[in-house]
Amino acid sequence: MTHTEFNFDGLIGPTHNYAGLSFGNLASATNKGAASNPRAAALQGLAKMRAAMELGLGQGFLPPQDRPHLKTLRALGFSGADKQIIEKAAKTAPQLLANCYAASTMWTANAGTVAPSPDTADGKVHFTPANLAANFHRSIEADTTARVLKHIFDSDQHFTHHPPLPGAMHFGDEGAANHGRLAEGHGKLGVHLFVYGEDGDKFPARQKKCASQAVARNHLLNPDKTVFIQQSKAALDAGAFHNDVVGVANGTVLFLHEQSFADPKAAYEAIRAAASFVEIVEAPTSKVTLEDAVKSYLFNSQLVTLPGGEMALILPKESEDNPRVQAFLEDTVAQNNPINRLVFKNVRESMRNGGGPACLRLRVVLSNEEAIAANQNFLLNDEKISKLESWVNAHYRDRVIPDDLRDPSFMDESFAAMQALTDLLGMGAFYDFQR
Ligand code: SUG
Repeated sequence: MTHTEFNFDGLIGPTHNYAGLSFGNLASATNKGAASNPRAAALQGLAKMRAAMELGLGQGFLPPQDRPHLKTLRALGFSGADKQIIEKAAKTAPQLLANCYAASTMWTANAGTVAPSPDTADGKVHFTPANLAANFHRSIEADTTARVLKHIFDSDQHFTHHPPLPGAMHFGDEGAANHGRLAEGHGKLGVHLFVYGEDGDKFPARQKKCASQAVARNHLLNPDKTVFIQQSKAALDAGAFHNDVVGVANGTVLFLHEQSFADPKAAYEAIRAAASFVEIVEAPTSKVTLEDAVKSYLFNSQLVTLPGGEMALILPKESEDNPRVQAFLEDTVAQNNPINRLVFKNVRESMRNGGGPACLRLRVVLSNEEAIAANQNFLLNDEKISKLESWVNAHYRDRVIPDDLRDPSFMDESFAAMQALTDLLGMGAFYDFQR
């Protein structure tokens, strides 16, 4: 059976802004209050999707969610007509309003964790939406994310959907951003790496070990093919709020920073025991510091297997601009390992909130039959990308500052865009504001 890896990128929503909401995410904190450009953000994201398709990769997307999320504001005691809700929240709880306006569903590496069918005991693809309990603006994504995943992967025969984990922070789960899969081919039995954290001296860990274990159980993974690894506190405190800021796995390769794990020696042993075929490509601190890694996001690249079998890294432009990182990357490509191509993409609007190319995508490995069973409106080709670009150009602003969130007409614009999108994609009355 042939299996293909699809990257489901988050289509960046019309309210993308810089509100500094994520403690421990240095880019988010640094750019708090800056002007954002939602139109450029969404077009940069679509250009990255187009580039992946041009490399011959399977590409899909997850739609943005409805923001401002009035349902949350209502649940928190703001009442009246939609416009009044915005006005009252802007006056008495502007920070809460900003949380309900975040376009953070763009980072679909945090949408959930996925186990492809070759790895699960029942031979189905399993999905668990992330509860994202660590940050309020992200925790409100989970319900709609569950709805989105069910809408796109809507076949009991092929797909199993689990609810987000209960228990909030006790089972804090940030999805695929702390998960990687190693396999000798997309359709071969894979080994699942789950990376969890313990609070650092500066920043809290978002992913709990018990959460990763629960996801592995729900997904019916073979315990011999799962490895649970603790992230290093040094990485967390340097700004690696998700493990995908310091490492990425694909196929036979684990590409990471030497300070990623709390106990690298034990971690590599455990990984080799489960995946004897693994090739570990490590960046030493002497060549790339954690600070370089966090600033340039070189490990937040998409490590992908091209149709010919070679591997490429789809990297953020920022890693081309740092000479030490650039030198290490050139070295990596020159060495004897499967990585032999570098593709740099500009996703600066997302980067400024701490989201690189890998944050913007959720990997879903599907057999041919499973790909046919998925909702085709969310699998991209050239024509569909062009339609989404036209939709962005018709509905998005090119400048948003924090004060804009106070203006109810910004809400109207955002909902008009979302209405047009649901019409375009045949989704019906899908979002809370339409129900
Ligand atoms: O959860 N930023 C996101 C970035 C997520 C990146 N994803 C991965 N590493 N996979 C976060 O911290 C910032 C929003 C703001 O400040 O306006 C934000 O949510």
